[in-house]
Amino acid sequence: MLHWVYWVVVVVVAGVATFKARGAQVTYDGRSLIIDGHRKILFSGSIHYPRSTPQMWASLIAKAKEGGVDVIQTYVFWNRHEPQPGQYDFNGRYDLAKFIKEIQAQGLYACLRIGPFIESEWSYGGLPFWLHDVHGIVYRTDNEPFKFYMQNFTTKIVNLMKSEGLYASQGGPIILSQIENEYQNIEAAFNEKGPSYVRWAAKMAVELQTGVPWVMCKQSDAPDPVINTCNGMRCGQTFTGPNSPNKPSMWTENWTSFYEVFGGETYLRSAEDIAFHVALFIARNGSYVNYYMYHGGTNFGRASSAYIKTSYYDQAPLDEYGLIRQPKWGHLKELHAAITLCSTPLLNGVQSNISLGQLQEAYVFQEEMGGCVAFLVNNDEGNNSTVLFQNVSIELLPKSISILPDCKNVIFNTAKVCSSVEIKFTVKFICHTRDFILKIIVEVKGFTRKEKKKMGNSLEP
Ligand SMILES: *[C@@H]1O[C@H](CO)[C@@H](O)[C@H](O)[C@H]1NC(C)=O
Ligand SMILES: *[C@@H]1O[C@H](CO)[C@@H](O)[C@H](O)[C@H]1NC(C)=O
Ligand SMILES: *[C@@H]1O[C@H](CO)[C@@H](O)[C@H](O)[C@H]1NC(C)=O
Ligand SMILES: *[C@@H]1O[C@H](CO)[C@@H](O)[C@H](O)[C@H]1NC(C)=O
Ligand SMILES: *[C@@H]1O[C@H](CO)[C@@H](O)[C@H](O)[C@H]1NC(C)=O
Ligand SMILES: *[C@@H]1O[C@H](CO)[C@@H](O)[C@H](O)[C@H]1NC(C)=O
Ligand SMILES: CC(=O)N[C@H]1CO[C@H](CO)[C@@H](O)[C@@H]1O
Repeated sequence: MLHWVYWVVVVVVAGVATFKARGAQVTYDGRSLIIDGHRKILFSGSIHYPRSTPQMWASLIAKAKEGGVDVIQTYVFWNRHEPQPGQYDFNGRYDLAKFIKEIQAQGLYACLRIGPFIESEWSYGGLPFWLHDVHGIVYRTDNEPFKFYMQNFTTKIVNLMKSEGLYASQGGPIILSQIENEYQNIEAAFNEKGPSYVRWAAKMAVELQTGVPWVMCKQSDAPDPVINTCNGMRCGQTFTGPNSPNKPSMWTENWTSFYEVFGGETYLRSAEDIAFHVALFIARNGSYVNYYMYHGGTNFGRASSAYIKTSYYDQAPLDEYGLIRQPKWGHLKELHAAITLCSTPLLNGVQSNISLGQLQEAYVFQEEMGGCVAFLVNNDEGNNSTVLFQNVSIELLPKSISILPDCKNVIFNTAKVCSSVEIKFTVKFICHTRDFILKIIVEVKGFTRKEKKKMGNSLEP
């Protein structure tokens, strides 16, 4: 009984929660980021400010927020901001501070991936062309000229953000920053200078005193206190985890699709497949998932790297023009709502996994106070599977994860896209939650003290 009332309260609270970060302290533990003393499960979406126009920013961010996104993640584009050494450009599509302020105005958080090498299918990976004329420079290694310019630009950006009061520690929306980018892919090529560069980059970043944590993606040896995070399509299966029990499990790039090259096939990744892997990551202790991209946008002019199409990640939840792409946008919105509903037991419960069959398993988060959440996974790609979970028989669709916010009732299944393109989202959401909400009403009603007494009386001989 208490249990059901509790869920009703969670629904209401989740509905009115806002993401204001007034002078918030951002830390972390082995479970999640901690903002103002509260652990958080966060959904994040990548939107790159130079890949749309300032006129589009407000509406893109609003649609991301409506889709259940809590954080907007962006790279910083060095070669646009410093076209000549010491000459800076932060105007128009390059107005980073304005973009971050728009995120703040809509009550969302921001993750700033400074790099400053960013890859991002961007010309020269974001490095300015003039850099290669610097005498004795070797990129992205323990090389004094490179480190000088890297530190110079990183400091410029951090100081700019600080001067505008944009870090969460100052009351701004930025809760995370990234230094370098997928460096481990090339680290070995630099022999012993690779690891020493990683240590230098982490130390340099941390000494900038942003007041919020730093991450390094795909960098399993990220030095403390920098958090190593996962990039990929299936981080629930591939991520070996943070490199310290005191760091949370975070996914900085979950590819919603893939970039395309001229002459290449259009890459399609289904809403069901994305939802499956996000749910699995959360079930396996993940607490931060970023969609790369949530809105890809346009590679204007000669911004993109060789062969990359003008249209960037058009198959994302918001298409190139910022229009909602269904069923991806709606299906992920429902997934976010289902997981948000479970966030208290997820963040405070003890996780265990139980085998339910050869290809079926359950991940259960159990709170001392009775809260319980289950993720039932069917890894069988071809067949439905009927499993017995806590004495209840439940049918699982092929290659799917069912979410049970009370360990009894399924409110979401990753393979069940409960929508058609024409139906509006509100209707679709009801279609997933209808049974659950009805149950709440029935259960709460069935257990009121008066009725209980009545029931008790009628049962008496
Ligand atoms: C960055 O380098 C420029 C010269 O290119 C210099 O004027 C500026 O002071 C340097 N800034 C930092 C923070 O080192
Ligand atoms: C998740 O965290 C729990 C501790 O609450 C730990 O026992 C378990 O092994 C972790 N599971 C995975 C898949 O990392
Ligand atoms: C639980 O998860 C661990 C780690 O993935 C795995 O080694 C173990 O076999 C799982 N146990 C069951 C009962 O599925
Ligand atoms: C699963 O389905 C395949 C056909 O898709 C069938 O060949 C196989 O026998 C089924 N397996 C089980 C365990 O029912
Ligand atoms: C799985 O079950 C659903 C509904 O119960 C049904 O529509 C579907 O055809 C089944 N799929 C397979 C592969 O048996
Ligand atoms: C599960 O069902 C069995 C037999 O139907 C019963 O003996 C057992 O107590 C039940 N367990 C729970 C946890 O309800
Ligand atoms: C298209 C692509 O590069 N996919 C990669 C996504 O990430 C997984 C694991 O990190 C790789 O195995 C895939 O090749």
